[in-house]
Amino acid sequence: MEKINEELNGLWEDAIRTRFLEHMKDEDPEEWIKQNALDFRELMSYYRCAIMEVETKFKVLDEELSLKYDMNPIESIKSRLKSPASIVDKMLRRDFSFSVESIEKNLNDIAGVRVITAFPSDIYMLSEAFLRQDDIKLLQEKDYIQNPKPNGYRSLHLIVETPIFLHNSTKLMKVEVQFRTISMDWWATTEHKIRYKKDVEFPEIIDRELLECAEMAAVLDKKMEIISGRKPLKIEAI
Ligand code: 0O2
Repeated sequence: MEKINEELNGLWEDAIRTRFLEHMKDEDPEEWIKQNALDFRELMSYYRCAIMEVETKFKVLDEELSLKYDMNPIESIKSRLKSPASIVDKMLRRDFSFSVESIEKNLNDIAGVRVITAFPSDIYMLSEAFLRQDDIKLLQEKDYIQNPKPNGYRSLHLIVETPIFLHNSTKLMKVEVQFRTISMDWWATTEHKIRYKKDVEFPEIIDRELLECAEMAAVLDKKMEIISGRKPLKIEAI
């Protein structure tokens, strides 16, 4: 664990050094690191705790639904802490002042939890059950399933606030929760890989083909749900 932390600390210090040099020539990155190192590490640690809290909530829901209704709506959970380089880039891209307080105030997606389901209806059932929990506060919802992005991207995104319970205090932390079916996740992961290939020939043809794949995946999702014959669980029944 110590080694991982050391590597992570090295990574963000590198990110700050290189990004500052690229974007903020007037400031001294070494001075910033000296003054903010501890606060930045502490903030990242709180986000890691928030990820654990939210992951546990979904594991508990899956366990309970498995016991009571013989269903395991969650196929997998993938969590990630936004990388130091992405944090620095996003702050600079959006022109936010660069301080630890500003990172916490302005970025909603440092802690990310992705919940993958087999069927689309499970997404809404799980998000409803999650949002009914007393200590979860919904800050923002973007439903890219009802309203897919023009490129075909589908997912339900929630920004929530969750408490983390420290030894002598409680802190509220923001977490981005993305819900996707297996096929939405497969499409998004593959699209991300293709989009970040710099040498793609005929990008507009690729965009059209990717949109077509997203629409095919959505049809398959619906068809698989019908074939399964399962009735979506109404939240009142829980
Ligand atoms: P990563 O690697 O996941 O960190 P906001 O955060 O609300 O200020 P933003 O970032 O536009 O504004 O939010 P939005 O639209 O909710 O999307 C954020 C995340 O959704 C992205 O995070 C991706 O994970 C995913 N996403 C959104 N659109 C697409 C898309 O077209 N294709 C794919 N593959 N993923 C998408 P990051 O920060 O880009 O990346």
